[in-house]
Amino acid sequence: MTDTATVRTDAGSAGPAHPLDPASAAEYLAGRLILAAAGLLGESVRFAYYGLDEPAKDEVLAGTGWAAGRSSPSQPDRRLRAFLIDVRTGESSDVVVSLTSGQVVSRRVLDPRIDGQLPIITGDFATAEEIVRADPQWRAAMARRGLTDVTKIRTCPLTAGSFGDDDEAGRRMVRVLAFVQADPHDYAWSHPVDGVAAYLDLIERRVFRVVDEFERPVPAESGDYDDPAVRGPLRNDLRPIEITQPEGPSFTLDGTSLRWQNWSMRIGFDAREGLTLHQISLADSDGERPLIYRASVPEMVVPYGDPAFRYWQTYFDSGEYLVGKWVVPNAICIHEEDHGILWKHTDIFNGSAQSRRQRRLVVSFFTTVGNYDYGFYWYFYLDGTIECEVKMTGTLFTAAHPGGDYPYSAEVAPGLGAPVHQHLFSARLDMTVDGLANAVDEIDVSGCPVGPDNPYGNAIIQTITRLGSESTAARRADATRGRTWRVVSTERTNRFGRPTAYTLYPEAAPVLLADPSSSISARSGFATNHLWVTRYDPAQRYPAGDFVNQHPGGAGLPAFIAGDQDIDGADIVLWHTFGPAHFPRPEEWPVMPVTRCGFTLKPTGFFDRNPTLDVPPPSSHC
Ligand SMILES: [Cu+2]
Repeated sequence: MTDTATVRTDAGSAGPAHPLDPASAAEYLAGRLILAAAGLLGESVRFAYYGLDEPAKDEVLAGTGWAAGRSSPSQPDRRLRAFLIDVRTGESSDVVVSLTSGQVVSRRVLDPRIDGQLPIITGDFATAEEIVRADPQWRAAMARRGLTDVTKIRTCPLTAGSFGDDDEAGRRMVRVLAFVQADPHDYAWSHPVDGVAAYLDLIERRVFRVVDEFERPVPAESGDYDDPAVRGPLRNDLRPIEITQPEGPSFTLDGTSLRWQNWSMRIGFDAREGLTLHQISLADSDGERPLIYRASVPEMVVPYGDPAFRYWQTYFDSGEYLVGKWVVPNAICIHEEDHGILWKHTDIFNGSAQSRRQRRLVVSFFTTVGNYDYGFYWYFYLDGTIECEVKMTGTLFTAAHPGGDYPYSAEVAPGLGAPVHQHLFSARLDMTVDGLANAVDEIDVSGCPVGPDNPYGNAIIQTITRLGSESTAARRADATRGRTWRVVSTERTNRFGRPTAYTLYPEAAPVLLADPSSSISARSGFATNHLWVTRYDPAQRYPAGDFVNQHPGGAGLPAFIAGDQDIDGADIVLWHTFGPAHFPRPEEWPVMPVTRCGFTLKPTGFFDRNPTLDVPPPSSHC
């Protein structure tokens, strides 16, 4: 590379409307020119990730403040970050370019034994199928099972994890499982070929090991839910429901600036994280009140719980596969929904009978990562409530079921098993409740023993504990105590003289169930607690670390809190782990009805009273 290369581009000189706007196509091309001029884009180099390298918070706020849309002449340096992989040599690098200066700002070459590997690239899927189908040992393993036509075997390249095996050290690799697809419309997930895995070196482009542990019959029953022979005739008694907005929606979208009712925010999108929300504010009579500087779900891990042959099955859908990469154009959906009753009361004394309808703004996207489909939904309500909901659907990952009561897998069709697993999402919530100076209180609810102050034993109290430092703020939920975490302003109070606040209500599903000594526990340390609170650091973006694929572990949140910084009255980031332990049900085959998980944020003394008294009563057309 030539460190001094400078490329002048239109994209660099024009600049974005706002420093948090996603990079434009012109900007990506401009960044590509800079990389090429620096000699970093040889013929065999591929982009494993390419996105906006967001400027640090202080730079953004110095230039724009909180008011959405206000532009400033002092724009921060506009940068893009690229993960580059040379698919011929395996050399992997993390490069930042400045569109403002037209130069490469930084470049780090990864050490695969320390950093692991860059994410899976799209081409790896075709590469894997081509190479595995041609491998003699794998073909022999298939032939022993009576599968001689390899064109009818589909292969699924899966991230490999990191288990310290000598013949895997430093390799960019995937483990490849096989499924029979007898004809183009056949539903391959119905027909797993269990007991065989090809371990494939993506750089050497060869299978370096075939694991062939056991033989089980390939399940035969079709799961093609689009086939009338499988689903039966369609029901014909569902009458139409029509939802219309005759005067149009109540929100406005100006560039990336979204406004609805008292809410304002900026919308972003990233190949790795998917939807990102920025500078979420609520306006009241005091003006625009900052709430969350940045909200996203930057990581998720799906560890499988079958200890046999497929012990290595664990997918980080964000860090390894980049959830945002697998979506269609116009992927972000913004709409309003009626949400039933907001409040109602018929008063026995004054005879007043009033009701109001709740409504929410929905900002969402859906992505398909392999067998699963995930919808990420953010809901903003009239009363200041925010919800994050992940909708999980798609198809179960399947294996052959050994019969009997096999504890690690559910039989969902004859001979077809769906191994138990967890979905553990990590939401990153860069909180700014009424400003940067925030703190977090843990709040437990309990009863009190009978005593002089509680002679009848009916007392109920909250126990409020300030989480003072990063190490004390690594916490687990406790449903038996109704545990919540309250983010309070340490500078602003409400009319009662108490801090304005927002409270996080967790669902309190189990955290990571893998043994603490396991590889997956080291690699997904973030998933071992429901809550982490860190002091804001612009370099801390990903809860399992920057590089996740084949990473040996220890990166991300456990490393972020090693300095144990003070978080009381500081600029803080909340990281919340949520998601279910999933023992599949027969009703989830061959395609799963949506299952939901998520969390809720509610204003707690942020307002001085119910902020929705001014919502008009329902009229004839709503
Ligand atoms: Cu699941």
